[in-house]
Amino acid sequence: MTMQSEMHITAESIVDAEAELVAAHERDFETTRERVSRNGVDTDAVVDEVARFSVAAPSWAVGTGGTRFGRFPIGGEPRTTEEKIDDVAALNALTGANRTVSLHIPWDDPTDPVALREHAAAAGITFDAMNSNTFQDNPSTTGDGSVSYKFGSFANSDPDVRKRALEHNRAVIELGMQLGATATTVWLADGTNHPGQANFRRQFERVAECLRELHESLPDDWEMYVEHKPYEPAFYSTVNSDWGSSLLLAQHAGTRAKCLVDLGHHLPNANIEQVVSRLAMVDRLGGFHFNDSKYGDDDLTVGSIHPYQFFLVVLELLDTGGGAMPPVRYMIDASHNLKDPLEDLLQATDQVQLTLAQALLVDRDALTEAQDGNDPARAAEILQAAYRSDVRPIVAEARRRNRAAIAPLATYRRLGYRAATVAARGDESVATGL
Ligand SMILES: [Mn+2]
Repeated sequence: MTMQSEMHITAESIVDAEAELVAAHERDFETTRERVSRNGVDTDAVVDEVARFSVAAPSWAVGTGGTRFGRFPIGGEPRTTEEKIDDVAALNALTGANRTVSLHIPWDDPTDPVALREHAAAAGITFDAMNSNTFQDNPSTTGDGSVSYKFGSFANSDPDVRKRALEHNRAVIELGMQLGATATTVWLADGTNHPGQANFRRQFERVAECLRELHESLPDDWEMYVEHKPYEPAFYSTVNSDWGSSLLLAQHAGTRAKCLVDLGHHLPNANIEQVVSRLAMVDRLGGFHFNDSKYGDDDLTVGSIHPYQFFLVVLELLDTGGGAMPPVRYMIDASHNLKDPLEDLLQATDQVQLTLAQALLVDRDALTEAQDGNDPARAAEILQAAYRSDVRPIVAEARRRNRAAIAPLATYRRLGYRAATVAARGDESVATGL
């Protein structure tokens, strides 16, 4: 069967494309159900929780990412924010698990937010946390060009720069309100490249004060997130460098300021699952960015380098949520210059769903018993029993119940979505972003 290239992926086109997969899937799912139920697991509850979960797609991840050395656009990339949302809608049709988009201002800067909101609503997509940008000089972030973020934004010694950075962050919130968003993420590049360049304490105090002022402008139903990162682009010191600094900043800013954990924003060998536990314990875990890291902030596909660490992180999230994913913000924060970016988002979402299903298989009562009984061998057996389980049929079933795809990547290719976007948008279109 040859399928026509389709710009709109629908539940019906997925069913048509996957007709031959259904019988084998149903057999696999029943076998899996039988296997995991032997360990007392309620398979339907696992399927329900995987089906309920959704992770935001960032608008900048539907285009190819740049590196310091070059960029290799693949053609058919979205030219406008509306087209980025069309790509997220196609992604969500296949996964059933990317129901929101996270915009980045000014890479996205809609002239008509009301029309954009309607465009998204018609595609079944709503708006997750907004992202401000005070790490680049741009007319819409620095105004008339009389200020520059070269030496920082909120940490800058010049009060005019700090004021301008606050104005940009407030404008991002106002735009978000028009779009129906209820959160904003502040990631700052502020730091230094040279020892002695700035005073650690004064920089930190300036950032803390700006964040407190920004918190005062938050609408009542909004939250704001501070995202730490140890280095890059600042290579000697970063102001919000680690979870401790991030927690101090959130606590100073106000009760609706929380910390966002990005899996790639830690020094090597950091115990990220423990960071999650600490922040959740004091009710300051606000959000999570999924990606993976080999050497630094590599923005590689989540679960592709350290899958067991990711499993342990999801276990901590489930611990926080009493056995379900807690209501914090989840986003895939990846950037790719080799894969078709939509194919990577399909794989990343699949990886999150698989890991969630594995973590849901953990016998939590038995684990608590092993922990309280000082039985590390038994605890390891319990974790491994879940982690080594093949949960692919469970995840496929969850997607199916959301009218999404049994096999998202194969079906994406079969439906010819990329060929359709190249035909519609041209083979030289390049999405905005780094
Ligand atoms: Mn991030």
